[in-house]
Parts: sequence; C-alpha cells; structure tokens
Amino acid sequence: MKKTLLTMTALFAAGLFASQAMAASHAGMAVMGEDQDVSGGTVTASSIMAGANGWLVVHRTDSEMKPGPVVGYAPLKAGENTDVTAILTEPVKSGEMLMLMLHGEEGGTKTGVFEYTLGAKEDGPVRVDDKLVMTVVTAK
Ligand SMILES: [Cu+2]
Repeated sequence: MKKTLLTMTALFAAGLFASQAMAASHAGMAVMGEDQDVSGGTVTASSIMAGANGWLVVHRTDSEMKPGPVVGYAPLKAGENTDVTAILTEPVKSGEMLMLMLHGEEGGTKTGVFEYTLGAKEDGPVRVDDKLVMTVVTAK
C-alpha cells in the first residue's frame, strides 16, 4: 500500500513538472519590433520566439488595438527568429499602425502555404492564456 502511494506521488509530481515546463515554453513566445519607416514596402520584427513553425502576420490596426486586415506575412521557424521581414501587400502611410502577430500552421490543409485571411481558422493566431502573441508598431 505504501509503495503504491509513493508511485502515485511520483507520477503526480512528474505530471506537474511536465505541465510547468510546457507553460514556461509557451510563456516564452513573443513578438518584438520597433516603430519604423515602412516606405520601402516592408516591415520587420526584430525578434520572434515561436513554439513551432508558423507565420508572422501583419495586420492593420489603430488605437483600439484590434487586429484588422492582413497586409503581409512571412514564414517562421520554431524557436528564435531575428529580423523577420514581411513584404507589405499595400502601401502603409506614416503614422498608421501595424500589428505584428504570431500565427501557427494549425487548422490549415497545406504545410508551408499561408492560408489565413482575417477571421479564418486556417493558420490562425497562436494564443497563450487566451491572449494573442503580438506587438504593435507605428510607421514612421
Ligand atoms: Cu493575426
């Protein structure tokens, strides 16, 4: 009886440790970028930490901080990505705001093909604790 109890405790402890390790790796996901000149037709995220291969998605946004239409995307690898550049599909004027968001490959039908459009489930946003992984930059 005592041995069984010990085994149960060990299993519980191992499970707890695994879930904490998982939470820690998810919490590490982030998108970083600065305000920048985008008149050259591109926008760059300085650093992105992704939990899996996926996408940097560029949404238009404004002071309400809601993700708007998609105006660019770029592929990401699992782990750290630095200086990730997306080509903008339309001009973005000085003073306009862009949301740089981490999206995954989940829900799509093709790997390596960008299938997301605003509101779609394919290649949708990654959420950590129900929050989007993103940053907002302003075009200089
Ligand atoms: Cu998004």
